[in-house]
Amino acid sequence: MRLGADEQDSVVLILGAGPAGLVLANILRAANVPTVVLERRTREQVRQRARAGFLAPDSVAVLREHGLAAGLDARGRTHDRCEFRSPAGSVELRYGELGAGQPHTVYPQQDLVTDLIAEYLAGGGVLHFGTTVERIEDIHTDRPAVLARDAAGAEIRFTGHYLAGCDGARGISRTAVPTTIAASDHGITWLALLMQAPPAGEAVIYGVHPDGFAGQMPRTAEVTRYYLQCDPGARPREWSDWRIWDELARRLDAPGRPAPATGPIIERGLVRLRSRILDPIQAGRLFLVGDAATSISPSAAKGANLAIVGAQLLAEALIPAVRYGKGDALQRYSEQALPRIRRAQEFSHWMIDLLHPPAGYGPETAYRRELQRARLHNLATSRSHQHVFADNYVGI
Ligand code: RFL
Repeated sequence: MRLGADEQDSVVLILGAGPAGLVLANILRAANVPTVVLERRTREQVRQRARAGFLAPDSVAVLREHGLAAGLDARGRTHDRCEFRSPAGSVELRYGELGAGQPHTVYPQQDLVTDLIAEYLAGGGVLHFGTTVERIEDIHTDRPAVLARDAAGAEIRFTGHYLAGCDGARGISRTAVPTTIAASDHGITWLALLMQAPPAGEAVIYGVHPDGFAGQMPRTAEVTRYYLQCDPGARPREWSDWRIWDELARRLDAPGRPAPATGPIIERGLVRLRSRILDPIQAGRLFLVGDAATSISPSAAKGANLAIVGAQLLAEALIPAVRYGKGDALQRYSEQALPRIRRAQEFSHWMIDLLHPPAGYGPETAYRRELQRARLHNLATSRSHQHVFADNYVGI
């Protein structure tokens, strides 16, 4: 087929240069499958987007297996303990010694994304920044296509043999898949903060406070992520540094435990806790990965991990299809991916119930508060609960 100047062809067209798209692109490129990645943001914007930090052992294994872990191995930090604080006291779990006995690796998502872009481009990968996909076409033919617009406003048509929708929770690709949607808006909003300060101690801290959840997530030696549950209509600018420090100190207070750090707040944003499971996550020659396939609340830090592991699963199904025309694994992609997605969702939902005070008043709310106390008590006292927690926390 001859292509016009405003038309480009590849084998796998990847929509989105987040963790899902970039892991997929790197694995396919190393297997000599031609790929093109389309990303609506600039390279600088993608590199600066701070989000996740906690990588599970499965994700680290995927990155190592494909030679994508040099930065993570050099600068990532092992993390193996978390602490639950409430006005009743605190409990620290060394989850690296519980369950399957595995730790997290803390490595900021923007550093991982920066490494993955560099690796892909160094190997000759094609990545168009500033290129927004506006329409997806012909997914039930052998040449699906997307219409995209570049930064200068020019329309370009890209064709491929397969499309990978890795364009995140607000992307366009999921709207092209006829699918059933299971969704929940948990009615909870967090102020997501980055503070220029080291964490108070090494542990993740979950503050279970009657006035709302507060959390500390270590990121680097200089920067720590904090969360504060806030009113759904809150405006981040209304939260001064002083107000944030006071509220963190109050909600994360526990006898004998270190107080959270105080340092300049260098980023403040809102995260609405929402969850969505799509089934199936494929249609014709379009396959969804990562947040495009499932939106998951950050309560259990699963999103980036699902993106990385999902990208490997799709790559392993695409390679035999492209090389030998064997599409069996591709046909089963949804079926293979969804059990892990459901488990991660179930655990994230359990964490939401554990961490947030039940909304409302009266006996019904009080009853749910009692259940919350029982869950915390189980975590503090029951070895079997601790093992199950650890397996779900790092293992899915
Ligand atoms: P991404 O990272 O959103 O990337 C999608 C990319 O697609 C681009 N895009 C388009 N490009 C072209 N045309 C279009 N029409 C496009 N529409 C979108 C976007 O610009 C973007 O670059 O999705 P991906 O790759 O699926 O990765 C998902 C993860 O980013 C996400 O799940 C995690 O960040 C969630 N998450 C966490 N996950 C963890 O595993 N561990 C954590 O510790 C953790 N902490 C977090 C988090 C998410 C957070 N927020 C902001 C929701 C902390 C926070 C605060």
